[in-house]
Amino acid sequence: MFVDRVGRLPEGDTAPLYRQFERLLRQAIEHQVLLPDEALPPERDLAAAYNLSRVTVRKALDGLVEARMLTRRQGAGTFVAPRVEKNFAAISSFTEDMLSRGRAPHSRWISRAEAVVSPEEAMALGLSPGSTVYRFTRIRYADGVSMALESATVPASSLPSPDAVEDSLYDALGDDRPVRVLQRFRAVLFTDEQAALLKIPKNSPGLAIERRGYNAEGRPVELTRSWYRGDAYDFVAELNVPRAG
Ligand code: 16G
Repeated sequence: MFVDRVGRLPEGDTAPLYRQFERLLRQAIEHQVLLPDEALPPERDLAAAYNLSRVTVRKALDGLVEARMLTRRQGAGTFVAPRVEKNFAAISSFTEDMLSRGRAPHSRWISRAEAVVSPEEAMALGLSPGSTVYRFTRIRYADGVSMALESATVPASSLPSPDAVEDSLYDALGDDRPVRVLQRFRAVLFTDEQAALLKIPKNSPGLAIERRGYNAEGRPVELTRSWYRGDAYDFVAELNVPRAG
């Protein structure tokens, strides 16, 4: 039963009923009680189950459709927003991926700082020990829903200062953005700390991706670790048979 899974409206809450219902559904989506592409019961059934008017139900759903957490399909009903398909055959930024799907990207900074290169970063970025790098750690959102955690390191020579990165690292890199990347993928379970930052259940599955990006001159400009939510993404790539010779 829907109510058993999603829960009831809190007692004694003085917020308008549509807001309470909207919040309840939002939490159920964020905590994966309701899954991507899942159909919601018809409005009249929701109204009956929660003892709300249909106007109230509709208003709550409207808010979540506006926030792109739900989508309405003509004649079929209301669905939890589908997973994002990320094309792995092209180099794109998180911001570009989201904008191209009509979703609003947004990030929360965890840190943005100048640092001395670590031995591992020095190897990956081809820098001498003691060089300065900029490190960026962000939680990345689409339409207010957490999608990924990302930690990037770039050589200090690629940017005027760490503050040059506002919404998009690749925008800030400009002509220095990667045109060739090497990537490594690994299936992971999010740690408790990561799950708390993304506000998802502990031990949720994810995909850890390490990207090493090279600019047009072949110079390394990015070492980034991304942890994408496994329930939010499908990774797609077109592969071809290598041409002989
Ligand atoms: C993507 C890249 C990441 C890059 C970021 C830049 C993958 C697996 N990772 O998340 O390496 O740093 O985009 O995004 O695609 P931004 O320009 O929106 O900051």
